[in-house]
Amino acid sequence: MTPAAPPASAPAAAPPRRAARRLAVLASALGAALALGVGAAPAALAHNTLIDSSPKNEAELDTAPEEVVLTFNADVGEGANAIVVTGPEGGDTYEDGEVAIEGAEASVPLRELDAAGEYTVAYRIVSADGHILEDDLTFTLTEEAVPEPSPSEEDPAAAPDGESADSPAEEPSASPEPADPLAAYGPVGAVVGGIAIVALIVILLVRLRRRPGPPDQGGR
Ligand SMILES: [Cu+2]
Repeated sequence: MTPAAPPASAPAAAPPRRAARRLAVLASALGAALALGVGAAPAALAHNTLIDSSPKNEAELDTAPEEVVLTFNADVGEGANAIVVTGPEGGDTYEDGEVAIEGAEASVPLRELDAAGEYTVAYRIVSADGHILEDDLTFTLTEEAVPEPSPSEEDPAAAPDGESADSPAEEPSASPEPADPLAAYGPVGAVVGGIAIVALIVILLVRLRRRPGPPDQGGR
């Protein structure tokens, strides 16, 4: 009987060592794979991405939307979620109620959009990775999409009918010309006549004085 170690022990031990090496190789491969996986994981857990919306970004609408719906690639977390809609004229915002979260959708109802032009939908949502995602999109309302302006804003109607007082009244006609043209010469005629009469009298007097002249001057 030889005290040699059982030859079977060596071969028996070999497989476990090989197995261990294989395991090590496998482990390192797994490790590499895990490392790659870890490298890829942040992409899957990054900020949510907006994948759809209603209205769509840069849409031109003939009908005003009654709500805004944002659809993300991953569930939206609970927390500080907000959607703010501002109009073309600034001022008041148009959201009318709380932001509702349902899975990967965030929505908010809108009050009546009353102006044509570009609206901005600014949103802030809690991403699946726990971070906050902030961004915005726009849409445009055409004139067709907004209510008609109220009558008070329309052009004023034709001038009110209160101008009759200013309409030219019957113009007082000029005094009629004197019907008798001779009347205009009346005074002149009288003067002329008077002068003629005076002249006639003077002539008569002169002649009368000359005739009896000689007897009054008989002294020479
Ligand atoms: Cu993040």
